[in-house]
Amino acid sequence: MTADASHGVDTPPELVQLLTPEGERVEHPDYDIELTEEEVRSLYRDLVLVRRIDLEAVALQRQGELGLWASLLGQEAAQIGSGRALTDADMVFPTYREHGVAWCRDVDPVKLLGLFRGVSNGGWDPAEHNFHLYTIVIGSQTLHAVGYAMGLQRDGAEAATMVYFGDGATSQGDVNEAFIWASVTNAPVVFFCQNNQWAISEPLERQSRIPLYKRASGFGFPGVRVDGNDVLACLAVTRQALRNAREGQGPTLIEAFTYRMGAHTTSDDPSRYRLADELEAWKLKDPIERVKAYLFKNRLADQEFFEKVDAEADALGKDVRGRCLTLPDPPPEAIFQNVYAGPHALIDEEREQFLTYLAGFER
Ligand SMILES: Cc1ncc(C[n+]2csc(CCOP(=O)(O)OP(=O)(O)O)c2C)c(N)n1
Ligand SMILES: [Mg+2]
Repeated sequence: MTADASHGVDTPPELVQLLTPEGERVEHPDYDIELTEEEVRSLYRDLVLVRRIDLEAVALQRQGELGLWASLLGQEAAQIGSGRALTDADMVFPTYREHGVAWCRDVDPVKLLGLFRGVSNGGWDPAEHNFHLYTIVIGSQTLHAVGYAMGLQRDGAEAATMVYFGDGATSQGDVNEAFIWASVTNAPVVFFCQNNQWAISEPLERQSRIPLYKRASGFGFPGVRVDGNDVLACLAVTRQALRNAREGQGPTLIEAFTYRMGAHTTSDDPSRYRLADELEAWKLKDPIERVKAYLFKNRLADQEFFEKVDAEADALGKDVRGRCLTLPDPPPEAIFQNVYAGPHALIDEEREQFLTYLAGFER
């Protein structure tokens, strides 16, 4: 099979789906999920709130308040579905776009913004949230994740590691090396690939001639393709893969088939390399609209509920914006903090030199 050049506009047949774009609940022979009405409403709320955080961040960048932002628009279901499948003990290694997963790990959104505002050298304490720092070096975090998973395995921990990366990252050597290590050590790791059809301006067909999930079989572990715009399917498939990993059944590659509805980052202009009708076709598969349609049609939520969530999103947007604008600049010497876990003579010396240098200026 060759990759199609329509960038996923036509739904591929092998996709695990539990909720159609029209909001119809469908069955799948291998995956199902029992959720209470309250749980589905809660997933909807997550989706709306993270989209709102993202929207606010894009606006803040446009107003010169952030240096850059990588939008998750369109990928909310992939991130919330997989993120809500995690337990507290699981460890996550994100890229730079996982704002929805950060939300599920209770990372304050303002900490994400601080990173892109250039006022923090990392953002949050990975150990506090079991959520590693954002990684910009494409694919490198897959190796960190497999190493961490091998550690969990040796500790006999009842936990797994999940690592996020993009379709473009699958072409990196690091990712392929991580697949090999995970496979031969049977490491408890879930590889969560958000195939958003684009790696900046490079389309999927320039990365692979076969569907990405099929690559896993060549490395010796299962691969599954899930509708990345279906929060229920993402939750079901990821839960299963994490459970398998924790129970000693080794790694899984999940390809969440989705679409980057915005630009690669705020520095990018996608109208230079892709057609608007592609985006229009994907808008019909919006991850939030289908949950809304499902809740509404099945009378699991009323107008009042949707209005309440919208009001909550407005308040959150306002709060995030306000706190972002008042983030303090770090002292210049902060760059020397956290280089090593403990004190280090050379770092101390460099800090002293730097402070002496700064003292030579009038402040
Ligand atoms: C090792 C490395 N090579 C190149 C880059 C530049 N770069 C930044 S993002 C990106 C594309 C990544 O695409 P994908 O993996 O599909 O993730 P997406 O941005 O679509 O989420 C590239 C090539 C980088 N950051 N690191
Ligand atoms: Mg991509």
